[in-house]
Amino acid sequence: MTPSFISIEGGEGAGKSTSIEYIKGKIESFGIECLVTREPGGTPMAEDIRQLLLQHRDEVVDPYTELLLMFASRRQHVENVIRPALASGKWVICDRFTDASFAYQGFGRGLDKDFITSLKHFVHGDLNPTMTFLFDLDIEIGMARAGKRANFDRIETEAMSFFERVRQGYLTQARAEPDRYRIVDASQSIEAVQHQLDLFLTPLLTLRGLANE
Ligand code: Z5A
Repeated sequence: MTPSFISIEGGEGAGKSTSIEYIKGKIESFGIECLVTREPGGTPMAEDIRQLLLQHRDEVVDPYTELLLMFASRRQHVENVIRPALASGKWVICDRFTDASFAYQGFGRGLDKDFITSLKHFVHGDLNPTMTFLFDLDIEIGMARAGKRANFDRIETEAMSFFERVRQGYLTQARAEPDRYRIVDASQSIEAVQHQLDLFLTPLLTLRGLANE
């Protein structure tokens, strides 16, 4: 299947944001228009919800409140940005999508995965990424990379055990859907990571070009 909806997943500091423009450039070099977006966020209202989610608070944030806000922002993003872009023939590259809700809220916080699945069906129905790059990295290396930034947001201040569950949650999802997932060894240099992305993308883009000739 043509991978027109690509999601990028992984833990903190794994290099998703660093590589996303590279992926866009690679796809555009084959003459395909591409939209880069992110979650939570991607529309003005969804970005407001992102702020609500990530800012530090004095009150306890109930994990289901967090989950529902993730999906509220996603619904807004899917309806106003992702579906229209795909319908206009663009490819969409999304920095995190619903797999993040399974990894962080499901595996990380221990919320009911059947409930998350029902939200997924309600919020985006048959729209799912056709290809997902999982940037896999030892969490201590990721934290050290992310730690070079000035501020940690609310979720980034969780315990290491939380992030280890998130990492294992992503790997569990990748093993369950090997056709959709491409696991990137994010411990390598930026150039080596880009080389891995090339190895995944070039054959697909070349085949697509041949199919369109
Ligand atoms: N979240 C959730 O809980 N549930 C959901 O459903 C969704 C999200 C959708 C915000 O996500 C938070 O929302 C996130 C999950 C949660 N929470 N946490 N914690 P985000 O994607 O905006 O935030 P993030 O994951 O924290 O992004 P990040 O830390 O910026 O990671 P990154 O984009 O993968 O990393 P980067 O910015 O590209 O790179 C980090 C640094 O490493 C930077 O200085 C780079 O220059 C450097 N870097 C990158 N690659 C390399 C290599 N290969 N070698 C050496 N250094 C490198």
